[in-house]
Amino acid sequence: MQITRSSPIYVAFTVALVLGASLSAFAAVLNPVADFPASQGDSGYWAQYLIPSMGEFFNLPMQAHYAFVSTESPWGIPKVAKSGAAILMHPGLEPFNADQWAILTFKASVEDDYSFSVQFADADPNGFGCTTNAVVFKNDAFNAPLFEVRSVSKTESPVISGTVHLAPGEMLRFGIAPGAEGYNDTTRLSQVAMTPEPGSILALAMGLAGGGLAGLRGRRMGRAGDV
Ligand SMILES: [Ca+2]
Repeated sequence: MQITRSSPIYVAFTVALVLGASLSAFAAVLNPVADFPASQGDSGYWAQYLIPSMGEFFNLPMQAHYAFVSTESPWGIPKVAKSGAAILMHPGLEPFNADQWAILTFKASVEDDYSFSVQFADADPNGFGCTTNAVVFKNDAFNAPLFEVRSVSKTESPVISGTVHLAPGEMLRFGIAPGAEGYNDTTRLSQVAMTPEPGSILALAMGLAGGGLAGLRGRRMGRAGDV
């Protein structure tokens, strides 16, 4: 079968190309909750903690800190763990009796713009309410967060959204700092839905497909005139 510009296959192929191009124009969307690693490094995610006084990041050992019991609110040990449709994070003080931040790290393997939208909320099972700061930063720059430090508490559940360009090996990090003190600081990170607006994609696709059909009509009229 000869494939011409008027053939349904050609039109379908064009629409698919347009849809693909318009989708790829959007940034990659990070969903740390859905992609939470079953083991360190899965899907580019690591559960870590940071000792700010040392400026060093450490992987959480899964057997002790990375498995998180939803009914506990450990003040001494930083934790990062999946719990239902959210990630629970808790800053800590051990083992050096210094502030530690709970960190969820995404490490890019391909260069792209990465978008994210996450909400932080109190998840203290004891009911006192967390008092934490949520920070999103690139690589090791915890002192210069890309997104403002926000207080998380019983009454404040901030959403932090943004787009960050990452080269291969660069990291986007979600951190929970203890704030004034490190007790009852279990903090929930949940995904806020992020999808490209279907209306804009459809409009773009229909616009280009419409242009193709108009061109087709023009060619047909031209042929008719040749007779
Ligand atoms: Ca606190």
